[in-house]
Amino acid sequence: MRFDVISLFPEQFRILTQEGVVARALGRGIATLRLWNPRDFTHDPHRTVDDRPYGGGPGMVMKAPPLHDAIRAARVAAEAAGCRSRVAYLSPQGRPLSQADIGRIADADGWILLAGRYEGVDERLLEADVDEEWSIGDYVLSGGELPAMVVMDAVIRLLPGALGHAGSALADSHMDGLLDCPHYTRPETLDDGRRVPGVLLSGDHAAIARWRKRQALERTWQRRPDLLAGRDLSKDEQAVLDALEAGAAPRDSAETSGATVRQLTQPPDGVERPESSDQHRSQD
Ligand code: 4FV
Repeated sequence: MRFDVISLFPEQFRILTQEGVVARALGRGIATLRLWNPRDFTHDPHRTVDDRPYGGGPGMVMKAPPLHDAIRAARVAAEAAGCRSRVAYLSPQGRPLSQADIGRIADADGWILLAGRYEGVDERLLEADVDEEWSIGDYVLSGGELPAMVVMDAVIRLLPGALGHAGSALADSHMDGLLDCPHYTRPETLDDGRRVPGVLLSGDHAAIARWRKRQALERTWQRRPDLLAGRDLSKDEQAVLDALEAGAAPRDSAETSGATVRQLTQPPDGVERPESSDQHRSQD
């Protein structure tokens, strides 16, 4: 996977090359990163990349010409490396990215990521040179660099060989459209006496898988019911949700999030329910 990034602050991307999954993947050539600074595509003594907005108003807007030339240079370099890259602009006006989107992005062989600054970019540049616009969330950052790194991290960890064991990416939350199940590790019993749910110590992998799926469903139902909308539910999933809907457990609402206690009357698969299942703090 080839990434070309257009940014006024290329040094910010150094963090990606220092440690962790992404640095290792870049080091192994599983992914490549090339940085392009629009300032290098200016021709005036002040190397001007932004200007005041037509129509007035606060802030500055990034000029189209330096960005157009930087994107063209990145496209030519990618093609020279045999990579037909599409151009994506990171902005709050973009399509909110989901794990499914990340999977689709990871299937391509290259992307040119445009990281904006200031109030944004001249619209004519977006019309002419940008194929897709992506948002990492409904909030405003000071630049597109962090969103570009977020996308690169989410994509690169899906690439074959990037993670220690491929299995873990597949087991991730959101991978199957559900939130992740709770995780536990040693010690088996904490000083305050709280124990790991018994099923996880049972060695009964089928029961463990059922328990984890049920936890993921229940959490999704409680915290992100929007993720269940439009999901074609299996018979088992429907049974779990029917039990929940039948008032077995309160849905997380603003004032309860993070401190939910759930006591399902009759856990369907006889799996022992942890006393007060997972205080969500870890997740939130
Ligand atoms: C953003 C986001 C984001 C907006 C103005 C950069 C900033 C500045 N990008 N998802 N949320 N971008 O806030 O992708 O130019």
